[in-house]
Amino acid sequence: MAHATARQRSGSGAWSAALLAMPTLLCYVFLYAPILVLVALSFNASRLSASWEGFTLAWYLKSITNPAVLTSLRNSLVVGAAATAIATALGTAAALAFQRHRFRRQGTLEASFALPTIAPEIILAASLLLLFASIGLQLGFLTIIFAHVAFTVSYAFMVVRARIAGFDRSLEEAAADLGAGPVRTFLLVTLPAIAPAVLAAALLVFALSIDDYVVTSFVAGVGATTLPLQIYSMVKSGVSPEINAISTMLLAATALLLLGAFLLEQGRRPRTAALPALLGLAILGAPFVATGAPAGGSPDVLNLYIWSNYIAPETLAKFERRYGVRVNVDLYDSNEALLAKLQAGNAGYDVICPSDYSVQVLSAQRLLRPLDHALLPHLGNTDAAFLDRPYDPGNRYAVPYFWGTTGIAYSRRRVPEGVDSWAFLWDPRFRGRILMLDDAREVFGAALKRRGRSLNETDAAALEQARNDLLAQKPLVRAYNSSNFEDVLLSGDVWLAQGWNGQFAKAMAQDPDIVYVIPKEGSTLFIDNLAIPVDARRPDLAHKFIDFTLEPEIAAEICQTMKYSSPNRAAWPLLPEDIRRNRAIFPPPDALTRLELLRDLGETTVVYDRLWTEVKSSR
Ligand code: N2P
Repeated sequence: MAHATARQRSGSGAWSAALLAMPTLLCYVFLYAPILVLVALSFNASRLSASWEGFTLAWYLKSITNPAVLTSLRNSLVVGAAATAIATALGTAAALAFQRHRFRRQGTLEASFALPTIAPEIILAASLLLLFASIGLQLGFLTIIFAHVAFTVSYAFMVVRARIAGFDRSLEEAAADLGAGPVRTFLLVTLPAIAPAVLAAALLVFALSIDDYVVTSFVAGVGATTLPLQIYSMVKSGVSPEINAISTMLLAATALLLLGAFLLEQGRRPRTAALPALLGLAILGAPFVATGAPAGGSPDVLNLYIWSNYIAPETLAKFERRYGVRVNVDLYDSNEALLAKLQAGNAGYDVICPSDYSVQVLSAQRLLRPLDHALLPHLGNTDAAFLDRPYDPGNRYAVPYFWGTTGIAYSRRRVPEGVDSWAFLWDPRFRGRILMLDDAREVFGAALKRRGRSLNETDAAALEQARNDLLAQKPLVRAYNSSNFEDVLLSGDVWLAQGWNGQFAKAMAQDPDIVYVIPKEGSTLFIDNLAIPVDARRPDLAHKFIDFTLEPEIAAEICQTMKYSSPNRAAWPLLPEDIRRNRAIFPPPDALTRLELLRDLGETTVVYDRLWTEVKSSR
């Protein structure tokens, strides 16, 4: 009779475990469905996803020999292992405590343990960042591990709790009766009995940690790039089949680990679950066996935080070779992302690339370090037109790196009559074929200019009008994108795109059908600068790097590879004819008179934020 009850109890334990596991599994299927498309493409010999040119494993070989990928994978494994050990131990201890003791308000207490699994990840991420900043913790490995423990411990608790619901305590009592102390009883009786549950929890925690992006992106400091962060930053500088290959490996490894966890949760024997789990771990470890471990980090590292598509790897390699250092690069696509990262504190960057108005914001908040001009002997190469601007008198904090314009690029074939006005981006004929930047100031800038207003409008009624215009435009917009907008235009998905000149100049070099214009109503002129954050760890290297970019040959190379406009007068004669004459890169003087710099709008910034959120969140 007692036997039957125990069976029933463990049966219901298995059921509730299955019930808990199923939604998790379904969520994963849903999350990974888009990547499944990539799986097929990872074997495609063609660089373009559009056409199939035969089967290849070349992208896999390329990705597992890429040092940046290897380093980030190693970081992910270190974080995953630490988070798994800590979260599983904590989760198991909590599950046992709840199983053995009746607490007051047990239900509420248990529910509060489950809460982090349903709380929005972004909120968890932001609050962890705030917590770390307020206790002055430098962002890095430690903060990622803490954060991963914080969001996985509930999963570990829930898995163990569900599995041991029917745990028969009579064995423990028997051991105690025979004279075993609590530690011995735990190690020799309890632990073996609940081992499958603990292992299932560990595998789940590891899988969650290995593939987390959102939380990690908030709390990661420089030099602690995990694999998902690496993949994202590679996507931002252009999607390549290499990314498909890495994603496929990550997907396979996570799926196998989850399968192992699932089998254990189902009550299968550990040996059955070992096969998929070990296979998953083997996939993650294989690159190291194939290529040897990556070289350990050198102590001389320059941490650079810069716009995507703003510096070529070969230029960085030149700096690394010359000074025997390593450059660590993180990318962003909006001034607001840069400001948020710096304002949170402890980001650990040595060089950043703020636009004009952001230099003003950052210097006012004392987040920039005054430059030592004696360490910048090549500063004199900069054309006087870009020096001593009101956002940074005397170039106390920043030196110009690139300048450029915001405009519209379009397909001549699709819009044969030509584009000359922002009004084209509101033309219903192009429904679903328009792309806008994912940038509040730029998108409002376009709407304001269309109505003959300034980019720096602060009048409430004019801003509400712009918001209404943007809401009316939204059904025509295919995407808001500030990273690879030129690729979307090249692929033919959109016919007209708002964007920045350099990337469009690149697209025009690939496809003569593409044209770039600065609308007649006027647009943004930007001057993007290099600057040093106040808490930079290597201001010496930072000055070396900034001065390096000011050398004529280097400045010319940067301009030629990225196709944004160079403020470096000494570099101009070194540029090939086709770059110097390219009107997308160096616009004619009459177009320049129609441009305006964005300014820091102080209090009105929050109005832009609010109105932009209204536009982005409307259906
Ligand atoms: C580079 C974007 C240009 C910066 N991806 C615009 N300020």
